[in-house]
Amino acid sequence: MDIRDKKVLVIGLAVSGLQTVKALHGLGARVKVNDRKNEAELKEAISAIKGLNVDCVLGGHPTELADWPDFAVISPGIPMDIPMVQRIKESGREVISEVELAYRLTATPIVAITGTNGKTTTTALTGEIFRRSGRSTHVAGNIGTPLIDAAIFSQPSDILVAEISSFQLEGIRDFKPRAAAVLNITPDHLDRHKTFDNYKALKARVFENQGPDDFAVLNADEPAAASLADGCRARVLYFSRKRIMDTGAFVEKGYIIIKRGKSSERICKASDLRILGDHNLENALAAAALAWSMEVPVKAIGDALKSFEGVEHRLEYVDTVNGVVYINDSKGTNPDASARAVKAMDRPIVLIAGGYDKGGDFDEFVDGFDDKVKGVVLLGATAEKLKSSCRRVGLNNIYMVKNMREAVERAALMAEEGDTVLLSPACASWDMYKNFEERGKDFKEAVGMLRRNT
Ligand code: UMA
Repeated sequence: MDIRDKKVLVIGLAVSGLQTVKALHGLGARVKVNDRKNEAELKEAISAIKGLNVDCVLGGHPTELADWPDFAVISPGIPMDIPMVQRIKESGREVISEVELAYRLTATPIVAITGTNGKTTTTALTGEIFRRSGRSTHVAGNIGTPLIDAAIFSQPSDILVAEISSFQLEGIRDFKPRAAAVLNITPDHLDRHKTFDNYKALKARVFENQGPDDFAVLNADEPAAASLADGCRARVLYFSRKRIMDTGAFVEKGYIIIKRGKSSERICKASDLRILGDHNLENALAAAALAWSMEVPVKAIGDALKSFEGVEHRLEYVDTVNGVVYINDSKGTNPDASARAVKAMDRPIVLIAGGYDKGGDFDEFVDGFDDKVKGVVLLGATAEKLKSSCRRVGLNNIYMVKNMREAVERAALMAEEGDTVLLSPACASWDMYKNFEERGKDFKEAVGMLRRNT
C-alpha cells in the first residue's frame, strides 16, 4: 500500500489511534488526528506525538474535516455512523480500521481469533504455541497491543497472532488471515451493532477474504459459530469438546486429538490443562486447531497447552484471605463470559458484578446461578437491572455498593471459609473505569488492603 504523502485522518487518539499515527507518520503520510476529547483530556497522548508533524483536531468530530483526507483510519471504539465518518464514506473514500491498515502493510501471515468470549485466552495460548515451536511470534490486536505496531516490525517468516473484535471487523476490506477462528457468538455490543444478526454478520467477516488455501476454525458445539461454515471458502476445521469429529480438534478417552482424514494425532490429556473450566477446554481446542492448520508440530502444541497458566483478569487467582479465595475475572464484560466464570467455580460464590450498560439483558445469566451463588454485591450503571434479575429468581442476599473497595469489604463479610469471592461483572467497565484492566487492578488492590487489615 502506498502511504507516502497520502492525507490520512486518524480518528481516535487512545491506544489504537496513537500507534496508528506513529506508524503512518513513519511511512511518510500527512497525518491529522481527531478525537472528541479535548487537549486537556488527551494530554498524555498528545505529548507522545509531540515533535511529529501531526495536526490535532480535538473536542469533537467536525463534519467539514471529512473533506480533507484521502482516507481515514478509525479506532475500534468509535461508531461508524457519526456524521463525519458517514460523509467520508459517502464521497467514496475509505474509512478503515487499524487492523485493515496493518494487514495492508505487512507480509507476515496472520492467525486471527474472534468470538464473543475466550478471544484473549485463545490468542495468548495460540501465541504461546507458536513461540514454543521456535517461530518469531507477535501477539497483538484487541488483546491490547495494536496490530499495526506488530505488523510494521514483523518479518514475513514471523507470525502475527491477532485477537480481533467485531468493532475492528466493521472496518476491514481486504483483511485475509491465513487461519481464523470464531470461538462462539452470543449477544454482546448490541448498543453499537443493534441486532444479534448484525453482530454475527460482522464476526463472519473474519473469513470473508479467505480462499481455499486458508483455514477457518469453528466451534462445532455452538450453533451460531458453526453455522458460519456455509459462507466459508477456506478449509473448515471444527473443534468440539462434546463430539468426535472427522476433521478438527476434539476430546476422545480423555485425550485432546487432532484429526484430518486418516491422520490423527494425540496432543495431550485434557486434564493436563492448567486453565480451568469447559470454556477453557474449548479455547485450548481452538488454539490447537489453529496452530495445527499452520503446520506447528504436535509436540509444541502439547507443551504449550500443558504449561499455559492463563491471562491476567481472566479467572485470575488473587489471594486466599481467611479461607476465602478471591478471583479476578474483570474481563467478564458480558453476561455470557461471566456465566462461564460462574460455571467454572467449584465452591460457593459471592459474586461482584455490574458496570457499563450495553443494553443487554441479565435474566438468563442470573438463571444460571443455580444454588452456587449465595450472594451478590452490585455496582455501576447496571446495578439496578441486575438487582431485579436477582430478585426475580428469589435471590435476596443482594448488596448495592458505590465502589470496588466497598464491594470487596461487603463480599468479605458475606463469604465464609471455603467460599469464593468472584469479580465477574458481566458488563464492560466504561462507566467507572478506563478499561477492564484498571477495574481488575482496583479489585486486586482492594483484596490487598483486606489482607493487610486481617
Ligand atoms: N472517541 C471519539 N469519539 C467517539 C468515541 C470515542 O473520539 O465517538 C475517542 C475517545 O475519546 C478515545 C478514543 O476514541 O480517545 C478511544 O478509542 P477506542 O475506544 O477505540 O480505544 P483504544 O484505547 O484505542 O483501544 C482499542 C480497543 N478498544 C475498544 O475496542 C473499545 C481495545 O480493546 C484494544 O485493545 C486497542 O484498541 C488495541 O487494538 C479493548 C476493548 O474493550 C480491550 N475491546 C472490546 C471488547 O473486548 O469487548 C471490543
